[in-house]
Amino acid sequence: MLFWSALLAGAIAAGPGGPEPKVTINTDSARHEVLITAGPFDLPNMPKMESHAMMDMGRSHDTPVEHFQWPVDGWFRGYRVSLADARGHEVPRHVMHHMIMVNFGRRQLLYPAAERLMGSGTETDGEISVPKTIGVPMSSGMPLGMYVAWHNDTGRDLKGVYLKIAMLWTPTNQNPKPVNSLPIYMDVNLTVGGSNTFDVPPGRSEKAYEFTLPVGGRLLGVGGHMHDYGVRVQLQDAESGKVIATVKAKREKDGKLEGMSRKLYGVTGDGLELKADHRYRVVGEYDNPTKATLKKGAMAHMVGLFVPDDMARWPSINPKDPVYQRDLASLQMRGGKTSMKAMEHQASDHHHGGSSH
Ligand SMILES: [Cu+2]
Repeated sequence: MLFWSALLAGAIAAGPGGPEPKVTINTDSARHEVLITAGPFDLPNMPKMESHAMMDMGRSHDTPVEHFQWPVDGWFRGYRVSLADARGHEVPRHVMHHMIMVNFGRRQLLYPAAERLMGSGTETDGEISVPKTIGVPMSSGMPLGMYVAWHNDTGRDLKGVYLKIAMLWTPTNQNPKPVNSLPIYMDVNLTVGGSNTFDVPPGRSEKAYEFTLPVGGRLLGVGGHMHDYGVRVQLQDAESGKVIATVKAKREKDGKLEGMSRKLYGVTGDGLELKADHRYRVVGEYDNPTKATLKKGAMAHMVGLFVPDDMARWPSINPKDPVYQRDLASLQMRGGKTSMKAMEHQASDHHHGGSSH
């Protein structure tokens, strides 16, 4: 269900060479699917990682952002991903460690950064979709971009791999029209275009970020992301102190993270109401049983689907905003040599235990 899951983790570029991958877009108007084919990718075998998450910052290789245009008016409502090699044989899904779809045509609600339309990790399999009663509003020509982090640990080199994504959409003539539902990303420690990791001291600790929303609305559901020793991420009313939503970490005995809980407040119900110009707080709680501070070892964010009361009040992109420019610059750096140095530095102390990527 976490197709709206946003992710700001990085990975180093390995630059395997080979043919330049291309993206092609086809619209299947009968089945209401946009079919995206990207490739070919040559994926040399890499050593297995002890935890799937460590590779986020370490041994995967990133593709640069591939740009394309969304071709239809309607509502995006889900997707399927598959991988095939040059001979058309299926390739294990988990070699694609994660894939992120960026919508350069719309801003995020909290941050002056491009919308992260969807994210898919190794654990997302099969079709991920929401009911036709809701969807992310999309218009023809919207500039999208996608990037992938690969980690091939199959024991053999994979050549000419193609990634196929079928994006499900609802046409504008559906009656009644779907309710506009957009991704919302709330991080306890985000520097847009930079990092969102932070230090975790021994014992219990909290990190919080306060914000207001320019438009009110309802939260339809939430998920989250943390690393090892995470306890929970909460959304609180910063004015009354009331807890609005909680996403809990599933921990092993030693505090290592197994996963995060998810909540759906109902598509037909009212969902959780959030007010415009009211102070909210997203809080990440950690409990570190070791005696050492984990340097830059933690992340905490909540993601969800948000139904704005008035789509006209959704903040628009200001291309001159330096923060927005930093977000674009960081996306442009992906998969290049520039990102490699910065990420190698980060990789040395980033131990990843999340699963909701
Ligand atoms: Cu992370």
